[in-house]
Amino acid sequence: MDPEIDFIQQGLSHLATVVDPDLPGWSRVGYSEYDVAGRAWVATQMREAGLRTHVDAVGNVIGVLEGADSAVPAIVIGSHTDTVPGGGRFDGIIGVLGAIEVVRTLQRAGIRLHHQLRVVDFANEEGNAQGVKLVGSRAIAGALTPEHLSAADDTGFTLAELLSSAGHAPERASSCRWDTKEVAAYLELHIEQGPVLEQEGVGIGVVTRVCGISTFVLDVHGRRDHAGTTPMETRQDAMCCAADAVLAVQRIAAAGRDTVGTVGTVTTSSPLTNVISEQARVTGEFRSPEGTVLDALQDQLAQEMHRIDGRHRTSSSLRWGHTDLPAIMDGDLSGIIADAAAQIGHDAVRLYSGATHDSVEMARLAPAGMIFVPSAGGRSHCPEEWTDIAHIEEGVRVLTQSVLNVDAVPTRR
Ligand code: HGY
Ligand code: MN
Ligand code: MN
Repeated sequence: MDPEIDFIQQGLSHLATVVDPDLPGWSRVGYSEYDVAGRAWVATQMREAGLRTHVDAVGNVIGVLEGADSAVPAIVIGSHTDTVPGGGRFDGIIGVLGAIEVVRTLQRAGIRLHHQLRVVDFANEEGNAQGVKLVGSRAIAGALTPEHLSAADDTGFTLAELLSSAGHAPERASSCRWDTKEVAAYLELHIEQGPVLEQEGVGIGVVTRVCGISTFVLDVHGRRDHAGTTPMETRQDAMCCAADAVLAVQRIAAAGRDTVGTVGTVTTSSPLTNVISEQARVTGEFRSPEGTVLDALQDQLAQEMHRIDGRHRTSSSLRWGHTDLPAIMDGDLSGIIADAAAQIGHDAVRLYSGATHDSVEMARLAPAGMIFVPSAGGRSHCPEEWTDIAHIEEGVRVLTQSVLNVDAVPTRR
């Protein structure tokens, strides 16, 4: 049962045209007009593949193919088609197109699964200016809270308003929730976005766990003074404190094992060269595959900020956003994926994911498993993101075989 790789190739080419021309790379930011248009096209592909398709209250595009046994829960496959600004053409997208191609392959072969098969293009996996990632899968997992919906960007525009602006109904977000009894297993095909598979020369990765993320906002308070007359040794320069904080994030993360730390923005309320900044804000995140390590990273940055404030005679407040704990992929399901790869002649290696995915939220509902395919140069979230179509084809084959193998297992739910 060969997937029709032309369908994937044409889908990648089409979605690469549904992007914001004013942004670099291939940008289809969640809830933008380009995202809305891209999802409308995905819904059409789902319908043409024979899926009964609807869009839920937060924008998840959900296609359903009934199984032979209505008493057993669904196998769910999917990913996301929104991108980061300046992103690439493969992140999430190959998982949605691959999932639709699984359905098309089963239809061509005249195979009817026991389980219902659901295909999802999750809404706004990449997050937004309000700081909330995995919006659609959080809603399906029943974890999109009123606090998430009332989160606001620097202009006060809330996530609820962003959803409404795209024609969705945030007030009905709770209606998106699925019951755990509805789902037998969740499988996601995704690009690795890192260097491991390419370095190992292996085409298939089986994900063991997905990193946890802790995001922070650091507000620094200094003293506004004249830039020309204030001696260096008496300044309370919020921007210099913020600069040391950025390097502290890098230093702390670099010192850990499998830990990463990244700063997104450094802003000041007085962007002038003749005024010493009295206020600065730093936003960033830490990631680790271990939840306890995330806690330790938070403590280390708090201690560092105490020292840095002393050096600059500033005072800082460090606010931690929502911490997404690491998600462990299901061992049995990962075994089924690895066996499926072997069954069709592909080697597979086990690895953790430094990127987060909708599987983190779906793992709240059911056993979740992920299939990785190589990223050229280990690069992603950039226009240079690239995965060979041959690798994508391998990934779709393994996804298809994994679905068949899960379907053959009497449901454990
Ligand atoms: O942030 C991430 O890791 C994902 O690509 N949204
Ligand atoms: Mn992704
Ligand atoms: Mn991404």
